[in-house]
Amino acid sequence: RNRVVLCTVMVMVGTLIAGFAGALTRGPAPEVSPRLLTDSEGRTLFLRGFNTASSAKNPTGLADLTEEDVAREYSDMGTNFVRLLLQWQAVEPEPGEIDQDYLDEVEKRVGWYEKRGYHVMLDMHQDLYSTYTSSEHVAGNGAPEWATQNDRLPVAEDLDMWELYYLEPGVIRSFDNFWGTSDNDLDLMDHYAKSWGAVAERFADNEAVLAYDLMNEPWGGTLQAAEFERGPLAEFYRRSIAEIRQSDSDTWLFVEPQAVGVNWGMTSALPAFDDPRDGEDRIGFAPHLYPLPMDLGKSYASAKEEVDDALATWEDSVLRTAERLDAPVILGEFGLDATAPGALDYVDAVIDMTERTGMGYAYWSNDPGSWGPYNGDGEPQPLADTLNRAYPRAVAGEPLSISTTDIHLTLSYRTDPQVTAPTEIYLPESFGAGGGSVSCGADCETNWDAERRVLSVTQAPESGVAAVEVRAA
Ligand code: IDC
Repeated sequence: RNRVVLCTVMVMVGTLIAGFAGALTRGPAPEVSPRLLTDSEGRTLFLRGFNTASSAKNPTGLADLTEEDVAREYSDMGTNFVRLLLQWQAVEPEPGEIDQDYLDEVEKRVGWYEKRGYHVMLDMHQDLYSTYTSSEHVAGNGAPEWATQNDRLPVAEDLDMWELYYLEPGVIRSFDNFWGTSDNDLDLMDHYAKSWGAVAERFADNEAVLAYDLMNEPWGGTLQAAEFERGPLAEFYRRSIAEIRQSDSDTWLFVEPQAVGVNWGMTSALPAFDDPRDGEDRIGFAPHLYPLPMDLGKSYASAKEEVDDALATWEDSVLRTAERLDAPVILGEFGLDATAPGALDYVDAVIDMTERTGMGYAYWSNDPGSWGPYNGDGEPQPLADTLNRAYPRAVAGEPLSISTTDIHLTLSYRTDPQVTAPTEIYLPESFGAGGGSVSCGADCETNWDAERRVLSVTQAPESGVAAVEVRAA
């Protein structure tokens, strides 16, 4: 098995190098995301938040989360976004039967976020297809038992890393049966798409739900890379988009690339998708970022140069794909053991990149433990401070530049006469109880909400380019 793993890794690295060589011959990538998300007031959104949470990977499909947890997350880190994990097995526990009680529970949790001004992306999560690829239920989550057909192929029980289960025959066959690339004709994909249709029916008019993330980390089984992304994966997205748009014309639909390789910086081959809604398309791109040196166990402190190279390559690849898809970008997952050497510098580097390029992000994850902002006893870790950064939550126009430190923020944007709602800036405690001293030109009005730690800035609509500067008091 070690040899199989080694060969697979070599093939992947080979593809990666080929990808890099391709990138060199393609001319410059865009420097910022070609499109940015806006809220119902027309303001440009900067989304900062967490994946909530790995604890949802159980048959109930619900994370270990209370309303107090949400309140605490806001007061500790000022987030405005959540990638909320759902599971297909909880939505459609029996073929064709949608569990509306489950959607009630999801709606209740969405309400906790809505009350605090968050935007929500519902993520249909899966790892390794399903819990039921083996009778021992050793790993995986996502698909219902009835939709898991491993054709009696084996799955090991003792692998060191969860990702290695992706190479097990029973897991691969379960995926092939889903994508319709095996000899079986099960039409599972149609069930999944219709489950999305049911979720969309429920959340179409929910103001807090901004986006649907159609499938976490797709894996092609025996079909990989472009053949997979342009073939069954694209077909699956088209069917899901069609089902969702029957009842929901406004929620953004985020597609993910193949995870393996693209998480490291390879360029995705996903095609662009038509959106059958009236008006501008609302299709987004939600890749993940896990640099290869770190997947292989290196820390940021020990491999900074390599990881920085991987970050630059990833940024380049993702912006190219976003341009091709004409899509805004949400970095749906990045994360690491935040207690490892250099980890917090890595987090800062990734957030700087999202700020510079206009990407939203969801850190993986807020489960208590070494990767999260709270440890196993629920006490805040240094990561909580690192993530508690100043940022413009919503900008009343087109952002031109942003720069933030613990004690200083500058933001410039072109005002938009159509947008009357204020620009909103979150400022952490390091700016002082009063939110710091603000300068924003002659025609502007400001308001400080001390409880939410949000500064609102209203510019005269005809002021053209607005410049806002905040210094810690
Ligand atoms: C991880 C969890 C881990 C669990 C594993 C398998 O942290 O406890 O055993 O999933 O379910 C991803 C996945 C995300 C992973 C995360 C971290 O989308 O589900 O969570 N990760 O490994 N892709 C790359 C990393």
